[in-house]
Amino acid sequence: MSKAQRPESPCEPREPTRTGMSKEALKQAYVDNLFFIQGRFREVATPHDLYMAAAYTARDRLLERWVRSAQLFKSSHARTVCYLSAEYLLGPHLAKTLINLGITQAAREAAEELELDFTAVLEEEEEPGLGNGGLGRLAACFMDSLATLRIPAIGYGIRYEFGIFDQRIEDGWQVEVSDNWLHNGNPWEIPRPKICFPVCYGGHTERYRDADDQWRTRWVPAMVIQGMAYDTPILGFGTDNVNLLRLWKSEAAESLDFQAFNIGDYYGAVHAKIEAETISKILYPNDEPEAGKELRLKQQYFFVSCSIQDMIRLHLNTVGPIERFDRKFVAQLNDTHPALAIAELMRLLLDEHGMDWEQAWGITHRTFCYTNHTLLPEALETWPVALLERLLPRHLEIIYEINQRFLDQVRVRFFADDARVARMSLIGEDGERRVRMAHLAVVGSHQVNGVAELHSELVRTTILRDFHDLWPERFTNVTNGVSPRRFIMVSNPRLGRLISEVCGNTGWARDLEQLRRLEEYADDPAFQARWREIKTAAKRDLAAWMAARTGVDLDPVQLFDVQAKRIHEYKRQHLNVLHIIRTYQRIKQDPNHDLVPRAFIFGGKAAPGYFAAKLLIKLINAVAEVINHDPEVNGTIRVAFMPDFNVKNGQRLYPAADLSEQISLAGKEASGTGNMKFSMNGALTIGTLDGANIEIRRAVGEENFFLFGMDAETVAHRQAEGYRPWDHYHGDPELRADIDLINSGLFSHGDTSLFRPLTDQLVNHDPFMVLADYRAYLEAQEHVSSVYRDPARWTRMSILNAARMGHFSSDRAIREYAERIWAVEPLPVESGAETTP
Ligand code: Z15
Repeated sequence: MSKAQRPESPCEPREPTRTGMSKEALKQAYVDNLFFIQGRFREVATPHDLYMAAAYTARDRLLERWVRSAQLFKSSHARTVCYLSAEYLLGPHLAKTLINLGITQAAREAAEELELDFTAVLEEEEEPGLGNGGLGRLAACFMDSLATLRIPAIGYGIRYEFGIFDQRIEDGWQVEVSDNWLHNGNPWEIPRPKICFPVCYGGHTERYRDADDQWRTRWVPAMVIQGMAYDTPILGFGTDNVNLLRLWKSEAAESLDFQAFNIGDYYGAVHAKIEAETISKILYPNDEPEAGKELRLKQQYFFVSCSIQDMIRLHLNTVGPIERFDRKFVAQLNDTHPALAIAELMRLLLDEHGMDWEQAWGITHRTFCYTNHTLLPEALETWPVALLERLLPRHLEIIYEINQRFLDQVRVRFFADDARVARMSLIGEDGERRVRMAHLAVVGSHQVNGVAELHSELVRTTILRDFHDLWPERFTNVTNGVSPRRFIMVSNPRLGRLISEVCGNTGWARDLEQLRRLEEYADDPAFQARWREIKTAAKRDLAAWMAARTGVDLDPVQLFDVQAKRIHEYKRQHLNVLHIIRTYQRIKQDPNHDLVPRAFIFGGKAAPGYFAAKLLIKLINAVAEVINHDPEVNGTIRVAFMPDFNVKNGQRLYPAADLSEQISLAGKEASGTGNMKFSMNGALTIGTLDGANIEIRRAVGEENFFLFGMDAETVAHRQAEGYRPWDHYHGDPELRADIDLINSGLFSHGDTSLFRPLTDQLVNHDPFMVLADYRAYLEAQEHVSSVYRDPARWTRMSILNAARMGHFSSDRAIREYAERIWAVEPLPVESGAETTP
């Protein structure tokens, strides 16, 4: 690299080795990065150095496109989507970035010529686990699709220093290990020390007269910290559009005032620093809100306040004026976690920008949209009024005022309906007074959506029914989707190549309806053979990984039956276990019983404080221990638990699955997105009429889906008339024998009490009606086995499943949001002449 040639401005044509896309340019760039950034040469480089050099090589190419995107977005004044989410589960960046740049092949060849193990370099990356499960992963898929569709967008969130814990399995139990993902440095983020905002907590409010003699309110906080931006560029597939993921890290405020305040109190100053840094320290490892956790509320307000302040700054820097804020931005609330943004924007407009209430409310209401992700009562967020009063006194006042004006509207519309007013209030008055965040989100937004048809219908008719009566036009559905780049191209490159062959190029990855072209090969024996080879190869890869990690040997001739998702009672992993135990008992009763060999594979984390879920993990592993070592079973069935299910490990699982378990109690799973990932990779689904399963079944065809169990309506009826699990236990001898076998101590070295909490709950309460669906589930599983015996039939169904999944691309979901909810349009970034591959 000759310095003389280096261009002055980042937008001028530059030396090709820094951003060139050819194999030669990549090789040169890689060697340079290894030396100039890692300070290493090949002979002494660690695997981590080799990865970092590759990451920087990809990153340089990202940044070049990012600068062009940022310049265009700034000059065009384009309407921008701000996605507000407490979680982002991005998965590894490197492989995805290479694919989106279109240089995977060139990079692989460059690596070969440098005598590097390309796969090993990719494997070295530790993923940022800044989320728990579906909601966080959805945010990541949406960021991927926004960039791919060339829609200007910013994702706002928290840069947790510790993400979701790493899961180890010890003696069958889950053990949580802290996730120190930043320890080795994060090459994908760029710190922005100048993009910093103060965030205040506590104190009180005061009334005063402003220069125009108007009464105004001022918040006098007790504590101020600051948030600093860390930016991660998000490139779209086959475009030069790069969007921004802006995550906030909390730190002590560095203003002079603050230092003066601490003069003579060195200990106090350091203590304040620690307090400030604690806010973005750790992700709450729970898919549900943790009751009244003050730090969690601080986190929510922290990222929301930084994000809204940043949006206002960006707006005033470009188009302005503040009165037109809602034309520049639309903000999507990913669940209620960021709902305080509504009160924060109101506060800034009223108190800082001197706006009157009506105008501020109009802007706020036109800015926000809210996505609901759950109906589970325990997952609906509420915050004690007393806590808000102490931490965010001004926001509580604003919420009270929003509520008063809102309830006046309700009283006009529904005269003398006090019960309705109490139900709809933003403040719950039963017991300790609490703010209902979903109500705040609905009142402060102009659109509210659920994440699958059934879910959106249940939102309208159950939890938000009163709101739907008042504002029916506000409610809509956008069924979730997943990124085909991440979940086919990156996860299952063999399948990706076959699809590209059928479609003629990789265009299907941004136009997933093209998968339909697979349909005509569904019965073609040669194509079927290739399809099976791809599945078998993925199964072999998974088996090798599992053998090395768990010691369990899986055989690719077995049917790989997979349930991978957070461990939760409503998802009913125990129903799956009961089927395994039934199969085991059948083998024991008749060792010659002609059975389809199966590998039962589980993956998923349990919230550390969720005892029932942790006991379920122990049960799965205990059952595995017995079955895998029983000589009479002789390997016909195997049970395995994949430790540390995350995006990276999920990528090993989806391609290898023959059967996808989507067996939640109908009405409980809002959508599910794993169901889509499996099906896209040619797994058949055994599932209930829940969440997006219903739409998947309709898309792939009823005959290509193993349906069982009660529908949501039947569930509601049965629960209303009084469900008695006990009757099932006593009425079904096989069910009883399965539960009794758990209680016998067979799976717990003779300890008959270990699993009692689990079996007692099932027999006496069974809130998720496992026993009611048990028989139907076994029958559906019989059907699965009989179809699997006919490879041509199974393969046909598998091909048709993948072929008909086009609708479940997150690109389709984002297109719906863009057209029906956000009113935003694509803004293509011109491809830089020299970077076209
Ligand atoms: C979460 O991952 C989901 C819902 C929640 O309320 C929380 Cl706190 C976390 C999941 C749903 O359970 C799942 O059905 C859905 O597919 C996913 O969000 C994305 O919408």
